[in-house]
Amino acid sequence: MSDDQPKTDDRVFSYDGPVGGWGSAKGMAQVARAAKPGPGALETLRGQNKAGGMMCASCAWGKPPNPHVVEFCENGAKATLWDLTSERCGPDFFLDHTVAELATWSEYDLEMAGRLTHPLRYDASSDRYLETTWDEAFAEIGQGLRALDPKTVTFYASGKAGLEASFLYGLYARAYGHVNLPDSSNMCHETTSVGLKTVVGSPVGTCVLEDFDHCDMILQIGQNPGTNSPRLLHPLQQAAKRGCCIVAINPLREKGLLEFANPQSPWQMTVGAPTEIADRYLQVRAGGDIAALTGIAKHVLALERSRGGVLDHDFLNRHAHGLQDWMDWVDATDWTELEQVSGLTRAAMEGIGAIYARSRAVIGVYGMGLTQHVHGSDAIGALVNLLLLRGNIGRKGAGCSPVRGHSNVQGQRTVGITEKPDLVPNDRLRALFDMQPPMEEGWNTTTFVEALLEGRATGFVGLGGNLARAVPDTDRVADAWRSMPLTVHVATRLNRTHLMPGQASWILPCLVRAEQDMQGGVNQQVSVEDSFSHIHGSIGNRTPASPHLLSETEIIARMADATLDPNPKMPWRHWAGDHARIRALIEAVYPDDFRDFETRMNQPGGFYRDNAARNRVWKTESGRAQFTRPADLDATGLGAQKGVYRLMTLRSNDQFNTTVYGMSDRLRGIEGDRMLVMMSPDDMAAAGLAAEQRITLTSAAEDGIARRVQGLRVIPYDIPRGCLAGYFPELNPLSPLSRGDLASDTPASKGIPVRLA
Ligand SMILES: Nc1nc2c(c(=O)[nH]1)N[C@H]1C(S)=C(S)[C@@H](COP(=O)(O)OP(=O)(O)OC[C@H]3O[C@@H](n4cnc5c(=O)[nH]c(N)nc54)[C@H](O)[C@@H]3O)O[C@H]1N2
Ligand SMILES: Nc1nc2c(c(=O)[nH]1)N[C@H]1C(S)=C(S)[C@@H](COP(=O)(O)OP(=O)(O)OC[C@H]3O[C@@H](n4cnc5c(=O)[nH]c(N)nc54)[C@H](O)[C@@H]3O)O[C@H]1N2
Ligand SMILES: [Mo]
Repeated sequence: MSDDQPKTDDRVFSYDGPVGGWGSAKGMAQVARAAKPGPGALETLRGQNKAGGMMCASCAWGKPPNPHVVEFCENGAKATLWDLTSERCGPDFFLDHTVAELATWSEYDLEMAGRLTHPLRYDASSDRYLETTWDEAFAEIGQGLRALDPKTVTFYASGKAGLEASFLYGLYARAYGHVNLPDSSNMCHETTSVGLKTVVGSPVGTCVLEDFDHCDMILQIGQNPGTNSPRLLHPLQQAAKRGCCIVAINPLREKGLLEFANPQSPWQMTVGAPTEIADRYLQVRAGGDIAALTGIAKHVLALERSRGGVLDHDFLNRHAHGLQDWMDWVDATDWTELEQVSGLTRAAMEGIGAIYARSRAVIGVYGMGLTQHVHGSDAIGALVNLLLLRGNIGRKGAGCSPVRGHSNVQGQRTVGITEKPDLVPNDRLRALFDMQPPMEEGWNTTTFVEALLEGRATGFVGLGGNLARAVPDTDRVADAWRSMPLTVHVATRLNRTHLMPGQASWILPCLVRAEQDMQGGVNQQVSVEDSFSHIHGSIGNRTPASPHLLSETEIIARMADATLDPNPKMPWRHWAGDHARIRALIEAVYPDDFRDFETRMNQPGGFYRDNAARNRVWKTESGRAQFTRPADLDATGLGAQKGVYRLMTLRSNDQFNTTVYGMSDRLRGIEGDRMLVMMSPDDMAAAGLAAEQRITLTSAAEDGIARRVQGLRVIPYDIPRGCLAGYFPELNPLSPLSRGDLASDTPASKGIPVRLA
């Protein structure tokens, strides 16, 4: 890592260079020091996201058929280096520390203990995790699960595991007798799975990577590429160079959107002139997007009326439904209200409307800023309303592009990780596997947590994730978690959820994607689906962190084998012995999506599983693309309440979800600690607060539950008045489980009502 990079300085307090450039090399080098990667990690990075290499285990951004020499970003490199650490967290570590003691450690310190090496069983008498054998673990877990009512057991998946493991996991749940299959997607893009599907009939984005070469306008809404999907900065930069207009809609002026120096370009690295990216930046209020997008659309309608030739009438006549009803509503919505709710001026919205009206091909890119609201589905609807006006869905260079979080989160849904029984081909499952899949709806993340809090959840199996920390209301959840009779975690590193053992509890350590998985003398590939519905094979070449690790696939197969009655149609161990066998099953269950799976997955750029909406086939209720009236203009549903702030909980540049790599949020110029709130200087003055003062936030939710987080440092920040921002997961105790997107239950992590105590 270190040879070809500049010397680093530990004391980087404020970062004011562009995103990328040496700053990111520095960020990587800092993580490389902390992660202590083993030898060969660099070699893995070189093949990252290229055909025949390892697909990044960080985000789900597309992998181009003609990759750059370096097709990984700062944060993808961090994720890989972190996985390939030379630190080990073995049985001795657990003999030295009780669970009660470890529970007081920070997230960061737990992670720093390194990779888990042995299967562990919780021993209540000594309050320690003790080494066990795989045979013992599987036998006891199987027995434990057989003693429980399957309908009260949850199998959670965090979007990282490949298609092979995910498919087996969903099948295992159904064969066992439940579809309580929450996925990290339930806290993330479930709003897309439900909201986008309602309006265009597709639960996933309609763009492919090439579309970014052909658009002349990009609306970049509530998504922070500099930190969360840095490889998206390449197409943004290329687009900007072509003269494409990039409009950012975000309460924070995120560095990655303002400018970007491409680390691939030596000229920019040395001369340091970043390409200007967002030539329009709408600093919307949290939850102001429905109003902002409606304001932009209102101006487009006005231009059509005044000069004509703006709307795509042919498209609207043939493909859209509900236009008139929606226009009536837009006409009845006045500018004052749109300005108030969005926090933008009419002129700003009209300016973007005018650009939109003359743009040939427009892409709407969005992330958690749009999805994590009470009316998140309506916000997606508002974006689609705007796109439909000029036929910007289903043609080259145009469409709707949700940026998915985990590297295979979209793929997990594709192969059956879903609590909704009708999203899988049950007939085929019955015929192929001689089974009866449950037909009643299972638990998603929110309904699982509700069940947990009400004492109805008895067993939890987690395929990755740190769920007890990632959900809302974490303080309430922590108490309930330990009351479950059985908890099992398939994991790579220790995290806080593991330190809330159920009455019987196991940690099962698994391989990471960068590691070899030898079965029958063959290194097994896995596969993943990216944000553009392209499927890629991925292979790991590193020596496993410990000889005791098993692949996720094998762990699931052996648990299933130990839990279920024998069924000749379900030879779990045989399947796990060769991933090609599992891919053949996936192809048999989903023949349209996975035709020639085995041969096509290694082609450069992956293979495309197609998208009906992209072909202008609308699988909606009306059979057409749907205009929608939102239930509320304010996506938070909070309205104006005296003393109530809307809190956005975000990721720093130095974390992957609850995995905290360090204390630096370099791109925002914030260093040193994570217990903070960003606040507008005007709001600080009005509340009589000084910079750096420590404050307490309390809940202003109307469910009557007291919530508080203390010791938060106030940082004066360029953020709209009435809005606050801080970090996930530290602020999750303030997030009420009762507030989620009305259509999909996705927790409203960007519109948490709080007061200053
Ligand atoms: N390095 C790294 N990469 C990651 C992750 C990580 O933690 N670290 N996590 C992965 C996962 S699982 C996910 S889901 C993605 C998440 O990636 P993002 O979707 O980028 O998620 P966030 O960082 O939560 O915040 C998104 C942005 O929304 C803005 N925002 C907040 N509220 C609003 C609002 O009301 N309106 C608008 N317009 N904007 C708003 C915030 O200012 C922020 O810039 O990243 C993935 N990639
Ligand atoms: N307030 C607030 N809350 C949020 C969000 C927010 O923006 N604000 N975002 C939400 C979103 S979008 C998401 S996706 C969730 C994510 O929340 P998390 O549950 O934190 O997601 P992960 O990154 O999957 O979990 C990390 C853990 O997974 C395990 N792990 C890592 N790699 C592997 C692997 O290869 N295999 C296995 N089996 N385990 C592995 C490690 O033990 C690690 O500790 O949080 C949600 N919660
Ligand atoms: Mo996510």
